[in-house]
Amino acid sequence: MASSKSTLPKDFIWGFATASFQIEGSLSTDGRGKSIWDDFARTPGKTLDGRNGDVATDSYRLWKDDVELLAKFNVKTYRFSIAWSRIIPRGGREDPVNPKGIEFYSQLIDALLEKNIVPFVTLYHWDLPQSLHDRYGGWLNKEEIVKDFARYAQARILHLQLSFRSSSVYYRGTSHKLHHRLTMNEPWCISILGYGRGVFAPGRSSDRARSPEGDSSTEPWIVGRNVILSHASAVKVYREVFKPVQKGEIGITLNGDWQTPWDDSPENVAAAQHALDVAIGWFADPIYLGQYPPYMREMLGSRLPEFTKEELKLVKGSSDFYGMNTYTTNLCRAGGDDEFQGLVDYTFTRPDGTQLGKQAHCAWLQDYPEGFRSLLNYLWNRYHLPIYVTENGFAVKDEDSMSLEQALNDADRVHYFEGTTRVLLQAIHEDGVDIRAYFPWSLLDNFEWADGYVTRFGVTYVDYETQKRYPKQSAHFLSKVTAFQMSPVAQELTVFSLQWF
Ligand code: PNW
Repeated sequence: MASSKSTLPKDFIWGFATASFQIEGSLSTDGRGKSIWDDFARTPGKTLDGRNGDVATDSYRLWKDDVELLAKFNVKTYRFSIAWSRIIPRGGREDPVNPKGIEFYSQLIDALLEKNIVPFVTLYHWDLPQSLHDRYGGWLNKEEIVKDFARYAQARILHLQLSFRSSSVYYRGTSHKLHHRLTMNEPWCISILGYGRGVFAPGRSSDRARSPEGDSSTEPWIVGRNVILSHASAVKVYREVFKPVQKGEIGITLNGDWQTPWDDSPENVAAAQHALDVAIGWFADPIYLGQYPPYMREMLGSRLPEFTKEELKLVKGSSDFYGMNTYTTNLCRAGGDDEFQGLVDYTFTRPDGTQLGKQAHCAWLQDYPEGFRSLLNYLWNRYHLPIYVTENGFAVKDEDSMSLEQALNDADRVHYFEGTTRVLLQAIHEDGVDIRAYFPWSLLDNFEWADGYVTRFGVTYVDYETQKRYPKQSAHFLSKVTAFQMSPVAQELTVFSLQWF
């Protein structure tokens, strides 16, 4: 007889994650305005093989297929993002709201609720309205962007509230407790990849071969501060206007991998903490603790944009939970000049020459579940808030020579999820970490940003010729494991006895 250690907590929710620009396509349909990713992806040299998001997985048209898949996989929740420029095509607080955009997400939400799948919505997953970038510099302009984001949040939150109200299914089948929203996805990526390295839209960087303008020594840090403030302003609106009625939760999701010393030398032990401070603490410390990590100040001096006293009051405590996107672990060595990693060198090669884990088709990702467990413990001990794992996944390469059958037999990804679901349970039961949700990335293969379509993260294979969806072994694995974990009739089965292969 299995112990309770093998089961997930009663209110635990799980489901898959996606993002608007990576799946929707139909970029000029029904009044959608341009986003910074539209033309960036169409610019030669910015994405692998020059691929773009014009069609992606065609989910703006095929969203019903996606909902069917989710139902088939037995999920409790679905994390998707709303395209700002579908709701307010020009983005700004004086600009009109687009009823067709509202309608699109409204019907998606209603269809999810009909199937008892709770929407877990992200407001911003990198598709800034182009018009805001052109008019005033987008994320670089604190005075404008903070107000515009709060207005967008208000339009969107209001719409969701109406939609929930119209759905009796929602009141019958689910509770307000399961009602969550995220403001931003991964501020580190927005700031560093968009304004530092210049590899994501809007592609600004000091590297003149890459970008005609930009300053990688100042802009990422300014953008980071403005993203934090925009998040906090949206949360204020939600808490003041909507929370009293909806009783829902709101928070932010940060990316961050586990950082561990390459060896036990004091400088490498310090390096791992520096890497955590810049990858995670830069955002999490102001939001949860009310101040930047001291190392950020030490590294950047006056280039670190300060918050005013009033701003800090708005920021501290502005997330109801810890939203965590995590994929891998880095071995850290002191040295190097990469401020975006805290002046730390990352490697996957241990001192004895072995690799940390299986390499994904993504330079930055190896399979190492123990790091996931360490990170869960670190975040719980440092911030003391319930953790929602909002992304976690593994990429494989799409080989031309592969048959469909081979592509569906994604053993490496299954191995990855066996590891992460195992340590997730250990963190809950053995370490006492309060973890409330788990969202594997991603429901579908999709537009993997600068890596185009060759890098596949989906648990569902997408044939881009036909747009047909085919569940992979990993989808079966995850829906079986999590369904059994949560079903009262199957409480006696352990995750380990559910090995599928
Ligand atoms: C996340 N890195 O992005 C995003 O939230 C998703 O949209 C994306 O598809 C997924 O992870 C897989 O890449 C990241 O360079 C992009 O460390 C890059 C990094 C981390 C996360």
